[in-house]
Amino acid sequence: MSGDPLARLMGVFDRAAESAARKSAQMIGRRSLLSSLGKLLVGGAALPMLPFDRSAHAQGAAPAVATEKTDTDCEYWRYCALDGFLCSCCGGSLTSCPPGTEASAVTWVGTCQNPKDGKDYMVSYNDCCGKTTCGRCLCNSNVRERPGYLLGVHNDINWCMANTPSMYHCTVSVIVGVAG
Ligand code: ABN
Repeated sequence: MSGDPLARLMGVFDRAAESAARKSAQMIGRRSLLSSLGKLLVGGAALPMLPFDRSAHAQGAAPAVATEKTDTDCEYWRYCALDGFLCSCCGGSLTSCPPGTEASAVTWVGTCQNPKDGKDYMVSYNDCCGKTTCGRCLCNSNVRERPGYLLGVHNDINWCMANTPSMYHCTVSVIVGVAG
């Protein structure tokens, strides 16, 4: 070792600076590693909690089913020329008047296609007559319906006018023929 006091002092400073630099490098390296690991852990745990748009999966899981029309739907095929209340919603059925009412003496007819067999059917629409009107399931379809001067194919008339009682209640749809 040199006997020069200045050189010895410089050596002390050198070693102190070197030791501080080593410690600092070790600390910074460890801290940044810990910090990265922490971020990974927290991020990994929180990821499944994020709100993802899963609507595509929902649609895939439950494909839209085309609902078949029934005798309480205005779109049911037999009602293609019916203007009035459905007896199926009024205590009657597709072909029978509700209790306490009676079928009109005169009717109008329509021709409706059954989607199941593709055939055209002649449908007789009979108004059911009673003391009150039903008020449920009002439908108004007019396939091949004609103005009032062609009475037999006109649906916008109270066909109970010839009955007693003459109050219109609802309408039934009876198949009377098939085309072809
Ligand atoms: N044919 C059904 C109806 C009854 C009363 C008024 C209009 C239509």
